Amino acid sequence: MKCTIKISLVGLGGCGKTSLYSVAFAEKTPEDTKRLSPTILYETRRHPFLGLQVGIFDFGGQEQYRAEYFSKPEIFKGTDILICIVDLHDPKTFDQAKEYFEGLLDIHRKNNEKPQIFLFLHKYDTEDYQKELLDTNVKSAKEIFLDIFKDYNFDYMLTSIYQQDELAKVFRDILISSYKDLKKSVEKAESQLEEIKAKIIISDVSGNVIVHNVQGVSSGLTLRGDLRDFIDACNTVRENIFMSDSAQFKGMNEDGKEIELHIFKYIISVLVMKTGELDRESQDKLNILLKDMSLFADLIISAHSD
Ligand SMILES: Nc1nc2c(ncn2[C@@H]2O[C@H](COP(=O)(O)OP(=O)(O)OP(=O)(O)O)[C@@H](O)[C@H]2O)c(=O)[nH]1
Ligand SMILES: [Mg+2]
Repeated sequence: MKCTIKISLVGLGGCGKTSLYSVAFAEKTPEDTKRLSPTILYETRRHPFLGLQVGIFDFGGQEQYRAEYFSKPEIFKGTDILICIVDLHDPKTFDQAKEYFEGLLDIHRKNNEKPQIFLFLHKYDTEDYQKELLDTNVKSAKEIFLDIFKDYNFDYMLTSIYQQDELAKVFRDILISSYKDLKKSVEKAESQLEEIKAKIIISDVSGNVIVHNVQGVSSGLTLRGDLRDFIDACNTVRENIFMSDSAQFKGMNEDGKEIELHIFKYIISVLVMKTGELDRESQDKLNILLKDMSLFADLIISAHSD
């Protein structure tokens, strides 16, 4: 498989593209996005995720920029995932958005490319908006948009930057779908975590949270800074001092607080935080989880070498 992924975010001006990026990938709060200015032309950012180099292209949606894209269709070349964004708070723009998306599909057809497509019915929240109108708009958006992508590998979702954890999962699942079979492992880990009486965070070594059972440890996909620094430091020790693919680290204080870090195949990290010994059942389940994550890391590595 290829290890770089190009994600293009498209939609009319003000629909929320830069906000989506900022909240999901760049540790911004929903409030922060109220100060964003319109994007000039397009901006690209890199984000490593599970060993993939993800390039996120945020295509400013104001009219003059849209016109420019149609005169330079090659800027969309190489798009693996096209995310079309609709502003549910602005139903009068639906027709124009549809026209834009159809134009973009034309461009991709001419480029001989068939990206995977996700439609975000976005701003699915009642921040400065009435609930009744929102439901009406969802209904009419579905009628207008769902059939234009029928020739594509396509899915749609209701999204909002005010549901930051949900949004992080949406992007996580989109990125994980680049790997065959990984989704099942993630779902399994998710249910295992519920049954273990310890705080557990599974992330990649760059600090993208994949699954966790602790509130407030991430902002969008990104793990809290102090824990990220810890993983980073341990990862450096693994690489430079242990010189091995996998390693374990442990720390504790006199009150019985413990933190344990497992790094698997220089890619996955499992952080376990607990006070005192785990009960037997939890410990057994944790051991199974660790085995599974070791396999998970193997799957990723073998996908990369294909
Ligand atoms: N209620 C609500 N507002 C949002 C959401 N996402 C973005 N916004 C607001 O929408 C406004 C425009 O957001 P931007 O992210 O700048 O829009 P954009 O699509 O990047 O616009 P261009 O760069 O001009 O194409 C900001 O005031 C955001 O706070 C959302 O999920 N819900
Ligand atoms: Mg923008």
